[in-house]
Amino acid sequence: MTVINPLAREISAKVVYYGPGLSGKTTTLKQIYAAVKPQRRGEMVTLATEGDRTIFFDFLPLHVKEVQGMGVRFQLYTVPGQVFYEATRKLVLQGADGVIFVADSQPGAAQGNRESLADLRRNLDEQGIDVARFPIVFQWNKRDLGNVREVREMEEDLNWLDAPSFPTSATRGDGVLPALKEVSKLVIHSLWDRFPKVSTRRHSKPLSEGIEAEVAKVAREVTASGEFMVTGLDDEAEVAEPIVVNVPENALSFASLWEGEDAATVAGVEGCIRRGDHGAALQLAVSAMVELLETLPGTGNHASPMAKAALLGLDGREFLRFCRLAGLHATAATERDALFALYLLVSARLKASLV
Ligand SMILES: Nc1nc2c(ncn2[C@@H]2O[C@H](COP(=O)(O)OP(=O)(O)O)[C@@H](O)[C@H]2O)c(=O)[nH]1
Ligand SMILES: [Mg+2]
Repeated sequence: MTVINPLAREISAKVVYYGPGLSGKTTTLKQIYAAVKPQRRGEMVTLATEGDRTIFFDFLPLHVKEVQGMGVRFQLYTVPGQVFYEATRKLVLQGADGVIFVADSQPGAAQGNRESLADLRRNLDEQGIDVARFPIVFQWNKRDLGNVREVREMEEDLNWLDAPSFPTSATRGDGVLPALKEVSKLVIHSLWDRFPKVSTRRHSKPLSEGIEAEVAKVAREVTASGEFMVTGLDDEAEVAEPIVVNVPENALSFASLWEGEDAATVAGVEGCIRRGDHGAALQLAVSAMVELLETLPGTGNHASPMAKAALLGLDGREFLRFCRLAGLHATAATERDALFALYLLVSARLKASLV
């Protein structure tokens, strides 16, 4: 659902890596981070405890392609797999355009895979998503280990849809890019399905449809060309360590305005600012704002983000500034830009909670 991001004139799709704890989701994202050219990716942000486990999510923005002057961007997220982070998983899954389910191939993990998949199906169902038509891809991970289950057995066990699947080793990086390519393709296809008609209509159309027609054109072109992620990949990438944002327990934080895990994004933006990663803070804030406007109740699907921002009561000039910042390259963002984005995000969330 997070398809068009007119704040930055781009198509923005959200892909979520789902699966049980320790199946290899964070490792997968780190490999993708390492394999993509720096100019094609934003900062990878991990919201973790001191102990290194993901407590909220990992976030990696990728700039995939530019078609007809319109950017195509993917926001990759992981969820925390541990059973008790149910609320965070729901939150991260909200607005997802596609899912990669990372299953652990070890025999002892069979039950954990099943439970996590059931949890995914339940959460998608709750969001009113028809799983049978939803872009989903499986990674059979940890294939490098000696004692693993047969792929065929895992297919029978988990892949009830006969969805595309890939044997992977996240630690070695094997198979993770093909899996991402496949889900990108499915996401773009589903995008095209959603805007099939606007592109062929020639008559003058309401302003809000202009951008949808463009999206349809882009989707058609990307789909036709088949190759998708290829432009962003780097064969000789240096392995850079992602940013780990630790969430201090007693620090002053706007995140405290919300209940526990609902505060994740705001805590993430603050954490990036605290570390001096202003570009990452800005990207996270923009992605959270887009999602907030997309999911604003009572406005229907066709109100533009601008209209929604106005309805919400955001100041017009401030929102325009936010939109301008959304188009900034990550390295150009200053601390003031990041703080301003945080301010407007907090303000928007407070206003949205009144709706
Ligand atoms: N041998 C092997 N170990 C892996 C693989 N993927 C992840 N791991 C290890 O499994 C543990 C959990 O991985 P992590 O990515 O943090 O799992 P997450 O909880 O799903 O994010 C780490 O020790 C990883 O090094 C893999 O493909 N092969
Ligand atoms: Mg993790």
